[in-house]
Amino acid sequence: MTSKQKIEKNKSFHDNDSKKSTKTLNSSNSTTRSLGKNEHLELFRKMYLIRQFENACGQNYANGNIRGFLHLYSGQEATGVGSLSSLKDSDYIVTHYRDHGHALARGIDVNRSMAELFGKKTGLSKGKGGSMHLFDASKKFMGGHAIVGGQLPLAAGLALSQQYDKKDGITICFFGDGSTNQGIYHETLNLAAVWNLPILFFLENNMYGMGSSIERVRAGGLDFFPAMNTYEIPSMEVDGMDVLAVREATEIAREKILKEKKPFFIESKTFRFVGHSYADGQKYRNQDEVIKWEQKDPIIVYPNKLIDMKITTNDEINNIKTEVDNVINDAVKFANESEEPSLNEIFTDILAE
Ligand SMILES: Cc1ncc(C[n+]2csc(CCOP(=O)(O)OP(=O)(O)O)c2C)c(N)n1
Ligand SMILES: [Mg+2]
Repeated sequence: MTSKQKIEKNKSFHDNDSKKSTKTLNSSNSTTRSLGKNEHLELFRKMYLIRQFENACGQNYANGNIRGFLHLYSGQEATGVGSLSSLKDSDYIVTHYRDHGHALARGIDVNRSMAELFGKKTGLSKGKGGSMHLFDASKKFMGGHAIVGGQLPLAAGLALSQQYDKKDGITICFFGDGSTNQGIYHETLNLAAVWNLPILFFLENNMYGMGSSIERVRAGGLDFFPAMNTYEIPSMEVDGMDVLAVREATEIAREKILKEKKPFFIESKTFRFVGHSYADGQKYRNQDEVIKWEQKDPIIVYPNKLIDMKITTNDEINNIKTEVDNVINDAVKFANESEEPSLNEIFTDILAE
């Protein structure tokens, strides 16, 4: 039985009829077998691409090529890749400032993403957006947003446009646990439910907002998804370190949103292996906790599972790694060698002069 069948059988997503809370959606061996080899390898390739992109960003931040704030997605790759692999070209994506992983998972150009971080003319936004504002409208990737929770109403607006124009797609909105104490989070959930918007609220619960653990700052326990009953939004919890489980949860959610014409909420339990930003010494948490989560590192666990199940071989995995390492080296070279934007760019593409 696939996880999808299991979840339907147990009615284990949390909806308003059942009022039952779900068990975490994990992928089983049968789910793993239901995907083709190429699809598996592509999921791994994308996760590894993100990890290596982030490693390169860290190095280039340390040597001064990248300036401003830098928030790395390392550790959360299974969440970004699993969810976005279930979306279609017609779907909009809106996300928070920890956005490199989502951009690459969506298939946005690696060179232009790196050049954007370097502040170069060849960047996605001519170097004027930087790390927190990756954007590519041609892929319906509507940012990268630095204001915590600020992306939620924007996503609701996009979903409203899809509903109004009778378009087939959905809008996925990623946000962190830190944004759930913002008023706009509750306002958007309420409005989306009242207006039956085709939106997937996707919480990346990485257990921390800057130096604050959710244990310390959240009333109501460690789970966010049960609270969705208040808004009559069906919800589901998923193991955010398990790329196949996240992929399947998103597939279920997307289908339900389009069929039932109402929002859905996924809480993906995940972890950032690094500090909040590059400058964070992580004094607020114990390294044992980090080590515990590193045991679930999708870059290691997922290919090992594929090798154990004889879906791929060590050599094939190593070939992908070599290919991706070259892609990243080329992206850094491209960004380094690209021109700076000219000074008069300061006055273009802005809302007010
Ligand atoms: C409105 C607002 N308040 C405060 C900040 C400062 N700030 C930046 S990131 C952050 C924590 C966000 O945590 P979370 O949403 O869990 O995302 P994560 O960093 O864990 O991915 C805060 C408070 C901000 N950018 N915007
Ligand atoms: Mg967080």
